[in-house]
Amino acid sequence: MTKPAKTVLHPRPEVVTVEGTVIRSEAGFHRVLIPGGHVIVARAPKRLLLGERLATTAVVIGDRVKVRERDDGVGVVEEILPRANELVRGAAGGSHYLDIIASNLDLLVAVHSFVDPDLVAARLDRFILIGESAEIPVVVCLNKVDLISAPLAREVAAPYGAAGYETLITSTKTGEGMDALRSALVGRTSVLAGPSGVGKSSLLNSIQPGLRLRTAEISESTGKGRHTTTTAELLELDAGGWVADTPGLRELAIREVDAINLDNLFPEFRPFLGGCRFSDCSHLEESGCRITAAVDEGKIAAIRYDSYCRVFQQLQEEEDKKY
Ligand SMILES: Nc1nc2c(ncn2[C@@H]2O[C@H](COP(=O)(O)OP(=O)(O)O)[C@@H](O)[C@H]2O)c(=O)[nH]1
Ligand SMILES: [Mg+2]
Ligand SMILES: [Zn+2]
Repeated sequence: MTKPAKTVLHPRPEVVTVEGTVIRSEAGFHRVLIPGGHVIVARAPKRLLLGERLATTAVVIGDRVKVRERDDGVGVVEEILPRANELVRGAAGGSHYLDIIASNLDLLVAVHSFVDPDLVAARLDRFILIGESAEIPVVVCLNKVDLISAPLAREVAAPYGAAGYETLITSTKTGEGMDALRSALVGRTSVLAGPSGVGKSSLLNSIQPGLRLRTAEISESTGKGRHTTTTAELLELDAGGWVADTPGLRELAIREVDAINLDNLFPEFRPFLGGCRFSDCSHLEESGCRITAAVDEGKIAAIRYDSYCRVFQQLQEEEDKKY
C-alpha cells in the first residue's frame, strides 16, 4: 500500500464513528480503509466486540471494523463486525491455540509447482483443506508448466478439476494461465497459499510487476525480521482486488477439523457420504464403504483418496495427543 494515511476532518461533532476495512496491521496500529478511499490509523483496545460477543481476539487484516475518530487523528477500533471466515495459523507442538491472521477472504489460491519442487498431492491437498476448513472458496493453481509436457500437465491436473475446483495451469516464464489467474483475483480479497519455492511471489509479480511483497529474501537475509514478522497487509491490485501478504502463511493450519469430519472437506466425496454400511465409517478399512468403492469405480481419484487417508491419520494422531 502506498496510500498515505489520511484523516478525514469533520467540522462537528468531534467524535464520529465510521466503518471500514483493515488493510494493514503493524505493531498495534491498524490502517483502516474507509469509504471515499481514505485511510485512517487506529489502535484497538485489548478486548473489543466481535459481533455479539466480547472477544480477546486481535484485529486482523480483512476485518470490517467500526472506528471512532478522535480529534487527534488517531482512531479507536470499537467493534469488529462478524467475520465471514478466518485464516488461522497453528501453533507448533500440537497446541490448541490458534492464531488468526486474516479474515473475510473471498478466495484461497492453493499453489503448487508441477516440478521443482515436485508436486506432492498430499502437500497441495493440505493447503486446499486449509481453505475448505475455513470455508474460503478454493482455486487450484499448478505452476511451472513450462517444465513438463502439456499432456502430462493435464493428467496431473485432472483430479482437481474432477473434484470441482477451478484449476489453473500456469507458467511465469511463458505467461500461460496468467490471464486466468488475474481474472480469478480481480475484485476479490485473496490469499495465495502453498509451499515455498512453488512460485507464489513470481505469480503475483507477473500479474502486477512492482506489487510490494514481503519476500523470504528480505526477512531472512537482513536478519532483522522485526518489521516483517509483525506486519500483515492487503496489497491492492491495479485491476481491482486485494491480495493478503502475511508472515504467518507458511504455518497455516487446518482448522478445528476432527478426523471423522474430514471427508466433508473433499467435495468429490460428498455425493457418496451416507452410503457406507457404518454411519461412522472412516473410509479407511471398513467393509461396505461407499468411498473406497467409488475409488475402485474410478469416480474418486486415487491420489485424492490417498491424501484423505494421510491427513486422516495425521489428524487422528493430533487428537490422540490431546487426550
Ligand atoms: N521454470 C519456472 N520457474 C518458476 C516459475 N515460477 C517461478 N519460478 C521459479 O521458482 C523459484 C521460486 O519462486 P518464488 O516465486 O520465489 O516462489 P514462492 O516461494 O512460492 O514465492 C524462483 O527461482 C522462480 O524463478 C515458472 O512458472 N516456471
Ligand atoms: Mg515467495
Ligand atoms: Zn466409508
